Amino acid sequence: MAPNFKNLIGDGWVAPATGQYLENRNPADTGDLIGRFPDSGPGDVDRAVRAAERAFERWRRVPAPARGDLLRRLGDLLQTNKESLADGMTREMGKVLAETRGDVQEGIDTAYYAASECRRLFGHTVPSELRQKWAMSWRRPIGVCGLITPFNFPLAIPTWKMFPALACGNTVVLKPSEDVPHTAHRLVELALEAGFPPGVINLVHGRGELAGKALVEHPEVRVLSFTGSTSTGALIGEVAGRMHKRLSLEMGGKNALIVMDDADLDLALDGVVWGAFGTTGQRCTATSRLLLHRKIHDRFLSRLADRAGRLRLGDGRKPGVEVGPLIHEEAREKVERYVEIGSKDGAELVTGGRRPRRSALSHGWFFEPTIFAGVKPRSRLEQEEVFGPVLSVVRIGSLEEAIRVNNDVRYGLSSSLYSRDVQAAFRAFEELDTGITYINAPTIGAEAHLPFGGVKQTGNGHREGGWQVYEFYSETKVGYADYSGRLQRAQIDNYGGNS
Ligand code: UN1
Repeated sequence: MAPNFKNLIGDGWVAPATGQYLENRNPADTGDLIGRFPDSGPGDVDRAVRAAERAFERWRRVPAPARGDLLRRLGDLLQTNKESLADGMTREMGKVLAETRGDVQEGIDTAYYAASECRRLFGHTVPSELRQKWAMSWRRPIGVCGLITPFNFPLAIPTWKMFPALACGNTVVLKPSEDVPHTAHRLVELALEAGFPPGVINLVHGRGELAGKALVEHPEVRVLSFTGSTSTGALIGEVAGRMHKRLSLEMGGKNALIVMDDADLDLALDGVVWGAFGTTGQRCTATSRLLLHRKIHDRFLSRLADRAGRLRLGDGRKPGVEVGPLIHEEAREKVERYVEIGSKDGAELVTGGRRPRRSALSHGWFFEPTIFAGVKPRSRLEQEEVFGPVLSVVRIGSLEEAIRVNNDVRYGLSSSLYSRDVQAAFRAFEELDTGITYINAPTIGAEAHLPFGGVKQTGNGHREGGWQVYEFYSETKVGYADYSGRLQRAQIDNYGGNS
């Protein structure tokens, strides 16, 4: 029988006060029940936040390099358990094993980066304008961080938020997506094994509208980090604004990949297939628009349709499978709605567009890799995030036009240009209005040690990953020490009062 899982609050595993649970099922085989996870309410969230608040008083005083030692140990444990974590992740989320291994690897990379950052966490020492006076700045922890994470990177995204928050001396309450609670459970189990003190990491399962909302609205949660839809991000932003909370949002994308007529077409083909249909299109970085130069348009499209039509769908834990299922039935219905919208808007369905017919796939939320050609700029299919295996092809006549089409959406996460022209490449870096631009590589595949995030309605100005996120999770404090033994007035007694 599938077990009932618990929340991690303070020093122990606790059943939800609501007494309610949510089922977690394998999206490739819905008869496979992984477990029941708490459908927590505000009372559960409050307990977790209180535990995190108490733990903060001790944790913030632990020297950062010692905090780093625990993060390194957790990185080692993720490494040791990589295969079983990946296997469990594919079972609960559906993407193929090669991808879930990559997801775990991103968590390992983030752990080691955070561990080493604990020996930097630089402040500044700068010359004072006055004699015999020091001026410097350093980082201080902020408090309890509420972290709300999506289903598509069940391990990597929680680690992107949790590890820098912990490195900076904060404590955390994680509310993972109710679609992937088991990976989060395993992550915090390993954190306990690594030796994190009780209350430093708390885990509360449940739905966004109940547990997530309670976390966002809790007055003692000082910092919020959310990855998910732009509409939910707007709701969280309103609360954070009203309550003066620090907030990082990482939201939607409508990423375009441009193929110019001078591109290496074989390379571009591999890039599009991976960018559009990897993770079944369920990445905020997914390639969802393909801007094809008219000179290579027909040739490229027919080769692409052929490749997409031959992708092997199935259970991501089986060898040879290339594309897993969608996360649940609502996701599949959303994809179907966009197929209808595309057809109504006059786009041409080139391949896919329906549920697969094979009976072996009838127990999961599968959908065929889908390509629409002749998609009009500014049509709904071209503008809105689908979060599924649907690629919209737009014909373009020049780089200028491609840049214009790329930029004419409300999102700005990732973009890509395939070309052999170095001038075009640098113009793309400069002009494509996104947080990340790839040259001769698809729109997915950001690395953990560089800042990750987007412009416009993809984000709110913050970045995850790399060095930049450490600013987000810490408060800058400035100290002045005057050892002159006399009153020195800044701006007035400068240069010894001689000027
Ligand atoms: C996401 O889709 O939310 O760059 C994150 C990538 C991954 C992260 C994606 N490393 O595609």
